[in-house]
Amino acid sequence: MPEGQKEDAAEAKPRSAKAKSAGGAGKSRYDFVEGDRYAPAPESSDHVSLKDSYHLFIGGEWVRAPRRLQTINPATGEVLAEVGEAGPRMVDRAVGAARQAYEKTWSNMPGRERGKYLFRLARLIQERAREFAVVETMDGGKPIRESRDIDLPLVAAHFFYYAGWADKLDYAFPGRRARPLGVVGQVIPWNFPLLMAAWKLAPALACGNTVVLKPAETTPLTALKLAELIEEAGFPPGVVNVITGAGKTGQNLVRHPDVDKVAFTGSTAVGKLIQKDLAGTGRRFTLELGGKAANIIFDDAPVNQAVEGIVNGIFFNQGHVCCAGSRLFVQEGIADTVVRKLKRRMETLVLGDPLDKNTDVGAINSQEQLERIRVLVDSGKEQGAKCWQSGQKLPRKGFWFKPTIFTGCAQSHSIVQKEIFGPVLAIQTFRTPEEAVEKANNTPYGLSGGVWTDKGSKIFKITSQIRAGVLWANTFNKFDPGSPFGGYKESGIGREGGLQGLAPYVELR
Ligand code: TAP
Repeated sequence: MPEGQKEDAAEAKPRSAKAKSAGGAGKSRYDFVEGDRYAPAPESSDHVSLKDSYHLFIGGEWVRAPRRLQTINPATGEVLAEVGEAGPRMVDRAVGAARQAYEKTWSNMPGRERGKYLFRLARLIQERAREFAVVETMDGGKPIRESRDIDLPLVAAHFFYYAGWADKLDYAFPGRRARPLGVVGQVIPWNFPLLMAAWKLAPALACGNTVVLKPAETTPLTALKLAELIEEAGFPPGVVNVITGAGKTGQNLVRHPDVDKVAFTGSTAVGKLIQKDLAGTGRRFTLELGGKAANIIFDDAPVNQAVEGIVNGIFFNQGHVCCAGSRLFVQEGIADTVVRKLKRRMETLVLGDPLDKNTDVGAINSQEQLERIRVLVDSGKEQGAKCWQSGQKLPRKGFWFKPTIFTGCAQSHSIVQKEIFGPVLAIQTFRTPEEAVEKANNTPYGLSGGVWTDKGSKIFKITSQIRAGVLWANTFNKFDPGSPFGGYKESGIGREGGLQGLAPYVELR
């Protein structure tokens, strides 16, 4: 009998029961509302060296921008540091430094030598991984468990992976000669700040390009600390330039006439603006944009595993994930069981201090993002879907949103069509595989998706029919530097990761 139809006597009890007997009271240093679950286990931030003020990293020097921005800890609201805001003059200076480095050193350097720098950087990242994970969590709000166990290992892995390609480009493109493109302008979002920097920098540098990188306004710190490591690794000045600022800085970088290629990760709305900016210029671009992934659970799926997959799919990084499994499709016969088990599992999630090693759900990245989530959740209620939220108490300070699910959703609802980018799941049911595929593909996006079933043949059939760049079977949100990532339709153009991730950074002759 399929697991979903059994009453699961072994179902995990909420952690609170166990934790109560462990006597987990006490106040954490940020005065978070204490759950009645585990004793606090905060990661120390004593070993983190953060300056009060950061400058722009241009041409191997730290250049002060006259205008300044503050970056805050979204879990507490406290200011972490000031950073520079690069205006058009600074953008121009950074592009100029990258051009000079491209012509004088980096593009002429043998791939073997470029690889050495990248290997050195990868090793330095590993050495400082703990510190970087803490800074990523403080600046972005994501649980330390994720930044420590997922983001940082993947960041190092990306640099190691592409370091290995630097002297093997002839094998990557047999019979062709791969030439770098020149100066690359890279603009990244706030949800995986360091990982997105690694996805962008590693292949570009391995192929012999130089870079100007613009991190997101709310999460600039790990990119700036990465610039410190780039300095420490002895990269020639100007090979990597990091300029901080808001959207206008990104726009100035993208529009700069001496940028040969633009690599952008962010929202579909901004991606469209960039495409318009670049239309007719002949300059190359790749766009990694939004998503609204379908996570499809068939009635022969291992239900307990699928529930874990649903939780990972939508509550990982508070749902601030482009490939989040934000639309759940459950086969009708097991829908009640899945929703019941999901609710019970959601009650056990630990929400609070992102630096606590027990935390599953951290802070929402910014006030602006919190407002966006609230507006879309309100629209779901107004349009007739049924909202359920788990019972965690929210901390008094900072930006927070409870894990939320909607049942009774229709394809036309905004919560089904729009990317919420928060811990909010829209659940629908289906009867036949054909209906599941039709509903899954009824979206402007095409970034990722998941299928849960006991049958291998069904996995092949369904995944081949879903129009998405990345598909997982009986798992979700798994990443590897050797595997390409990217979308169809409004989810973007081009691929990052793997051998395919080299192609956008070279001209083949
Ligand atoms: P955006 O608002 O689009 O911002 C992305 C980056 O672009 C930020 O650095 C932003 O600067 C900058 N920017 C804003 N306006 C610009 C303009 N006109 N020209 C050039 N740059 C501009 O996205 P976000 O809110 O940071 O990130 C969330 C989005 O990213 C979601 O839609 C998510 O799905 C997508 N995402 C996609 C992927 C992949 S791989 N497909 C991965 C992660 C995230 P400021 O931050 O200073 O405004």
